[in-house]
Amino acid sequence: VFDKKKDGLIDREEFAFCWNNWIKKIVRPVSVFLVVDVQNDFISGTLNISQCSARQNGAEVVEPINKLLETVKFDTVFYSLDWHPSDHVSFIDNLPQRKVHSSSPVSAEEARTYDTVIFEGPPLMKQRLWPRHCVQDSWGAELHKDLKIVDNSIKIYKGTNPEVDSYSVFWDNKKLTDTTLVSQLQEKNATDIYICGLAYDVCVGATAADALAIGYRTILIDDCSRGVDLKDIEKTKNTVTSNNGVIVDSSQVKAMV
Ligand code: VGL
Ligand code: ZN
Repeated sequence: VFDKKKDGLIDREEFAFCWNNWIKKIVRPVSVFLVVDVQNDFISGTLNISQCSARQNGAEVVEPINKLLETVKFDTVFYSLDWHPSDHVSFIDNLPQRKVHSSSPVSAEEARTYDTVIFEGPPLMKQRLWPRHCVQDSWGAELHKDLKIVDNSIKIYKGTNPEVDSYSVFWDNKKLTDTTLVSQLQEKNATDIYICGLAYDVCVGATAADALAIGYRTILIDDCSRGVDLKDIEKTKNTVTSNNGVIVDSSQVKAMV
């Protein structure tokens, strides 16, 4: 692209490529704030992360997230919601409705909450089992009452297919279906995605990994996220930084946008 022509300039086509793929990203950044799953069930309901091994308090993300919403001029704000039908595959109490494969690390009889089973295919499917949570239209699926909802923000619902779980806000765990986030980010020419919320090592991590894979400049806001397991939180951070993502404290965000 940078080879010099006779006159020392790049041609029209080459310039268009540079502009679209590189220069525009720098001179016209479009920033998006994605608040992941700050819902009652993860904070004080059935999948209360304070009862998980990391013993973190999900409610603590609300205040720093609100402060960012009040002080930083993001181009668009998205709120994702885990939004499961009652017969969802991830609920441990729905286990009897499905067939666990013989290669599963635990049988249907032995399986307990937080275990991973393999469901019969085709194709075989690995699935971590969770307590019933974020059932569509229930109190547990509502966003925390103190979370600020800004004007013109967009809600993204995921995990709505009873047979497939969805940790990433981009698409389900089998990559069968995109959420509307994918097309809305394209439409807005988003370049930078600031991600935080619950749970750090599950949906926040999966979403950040996908954002990086697509090629977005991805910023994970550490103090606005809480998780399930300390080792998995460390793994999430390593995945983000090793893929050129950035992990920041919320106090650093205002200067970046
Ligand atoms: C989540 C477990 C199950 C999350 C969703 O939002 O991180 N975790 N479903
Ligand atoms: Zn879920």
